[in-house]
Amino acid sequence: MNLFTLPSLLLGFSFFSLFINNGVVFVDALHKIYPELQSLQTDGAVIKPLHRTRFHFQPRRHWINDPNGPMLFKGIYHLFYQYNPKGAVWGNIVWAHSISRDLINWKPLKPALYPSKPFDINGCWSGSATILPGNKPVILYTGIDPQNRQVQNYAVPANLSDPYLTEWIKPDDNPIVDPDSGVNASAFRDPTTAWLSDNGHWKTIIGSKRKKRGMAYLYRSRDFVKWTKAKHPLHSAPNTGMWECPDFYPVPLSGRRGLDPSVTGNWVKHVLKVSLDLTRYEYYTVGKYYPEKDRYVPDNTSADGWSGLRYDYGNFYASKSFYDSMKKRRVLWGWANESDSAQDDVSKGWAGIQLIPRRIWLDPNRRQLLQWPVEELNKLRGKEVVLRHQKLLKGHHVEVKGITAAQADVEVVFSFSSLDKAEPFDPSWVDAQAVCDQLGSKAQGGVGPFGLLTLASENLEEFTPVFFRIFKSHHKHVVLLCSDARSSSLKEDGLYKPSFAGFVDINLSSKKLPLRTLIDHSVVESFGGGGKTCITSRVYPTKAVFGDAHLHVFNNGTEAITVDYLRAWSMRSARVN
Ligand code: DQQ
Repeated sequence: MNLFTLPSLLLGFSFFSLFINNGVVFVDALHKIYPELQSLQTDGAVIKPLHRTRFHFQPRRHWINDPNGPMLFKGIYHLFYQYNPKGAVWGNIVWAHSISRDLINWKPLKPALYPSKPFDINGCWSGSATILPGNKPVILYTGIDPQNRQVQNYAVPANLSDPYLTEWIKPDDNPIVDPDSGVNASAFRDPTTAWLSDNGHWKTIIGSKRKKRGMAYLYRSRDFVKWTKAKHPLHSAPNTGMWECPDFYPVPLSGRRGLDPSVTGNWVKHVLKVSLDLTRYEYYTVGKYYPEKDRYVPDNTSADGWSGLRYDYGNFYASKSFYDSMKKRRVLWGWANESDSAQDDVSKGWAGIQLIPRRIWLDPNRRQLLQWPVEELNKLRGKEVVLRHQKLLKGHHVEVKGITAAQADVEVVFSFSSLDKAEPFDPSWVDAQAVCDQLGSKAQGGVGPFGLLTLASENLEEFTPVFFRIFKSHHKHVVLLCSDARSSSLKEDGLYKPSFAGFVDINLSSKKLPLRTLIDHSVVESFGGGGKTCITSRVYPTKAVFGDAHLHVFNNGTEAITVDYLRAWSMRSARVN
């Protein structure tokens, strides 16, 4: 049986759940739907440049969400993404398609997949790409069928000699997986990149839920067309709700190298990431995959639930990674939604960005991943300013002058001579965001708060601080990293301004803490502790815009802090779509 000969599977039947709250419609707790705003063609309208990003990925206009099927094919990177071609709110979803040679500059192509067949007539939702032997890419994606059931489909390139993969074919034997009687047809989506096991079976997982239990259903296939559900899910976890956009891949125990998804062995661990629809946050675990049993077991150092590890403790969702065989690395894409209102988005004419792709690998401590912007981003670095050995006493802040502070890349290493002044850590502080909310950047601490004031207006009416604060616990120190949007804008209406935060699992024996922050008009994307803890905030300053934005380093702790060195670059704009 080849990819084109399997007859259509029988269709089952179930309903898509829609409910209405304050005039806003939700699809089974998925994206908010604004029916009246969904199809406002604004092609001729002016797209508001204020707050548009200049080196993050955005289409020219309209709504985007999840990155889909990232891959490398014949030296060209492909990124597909969920896109509404008719407006700046979610709806009418197609797979938009862009290509790049460096992951930073992108050229748009026409949409690769759009609703056209019974098996996806109500939407082409998220999915992944798998490169089959012979360098043949295949897309697995979720289609919404006429009964609004979520079914799984495949698509293949029309012409493998076209490196741009412009045309895609959706064979008529789709869907290749439809929800069986035990599966909730409105919660069954987002197939992963498939991996190949030694016995010649392809495997993929599909996100779902059973009652409140998050599920990663496992399917096997010999030919990539006829898929059979395994008796057991690859993994599941109680009380986590719908698992969207699962991702599952191996990482070597040491080194920064990425691996093909089919690699197994004692020298690798596996990572399972899920996007939790209930919280709109993701978590991941590091663990062991048993290919014979097709079970994944998280390590006991990885919490398997709400309190688990996150790629990013801020605005980062529906992420997807891929193996870049050219540079032997694993690259992660995440989507950042807007934090303004749907009405703001309609008047801007655009909504949503993809964050800078990140290289990911296992931390030498083997408990978590490390993440770092792909090296290609450095090509956009322009004018540089450097600070060295700058002492910051309590209450001091120093402006970093001479760069475009609204569009910048900043790398800084802070050091301190002693941790004696670290404040006691309250063991009830399990929620980093609540701690950041309570303590903030302005009130005095012991060791910290110290860090960067990004997107600051001249008189500091607006600023987004990204900062550390160090506490003393029983046997160790606890490091908190915050990216606090509460003072980011004088505008109040319709803005979500959370004090995002995460703890940083770092050894402080060197008495140094590194931080890298990418600032791009309405996004502040930070990598604390060398990529151990990452936080993204979306912010909408009214004064700290373009040439009126400023950057400072600050310390509000009683312990003096030294900026060992700081390098900040004006960033050039990327050619994005
Ligand atoms: N977005 C897609 C779904 C996915 C969700 C629909 C995650 O496939 O579960 O646009 O943001």
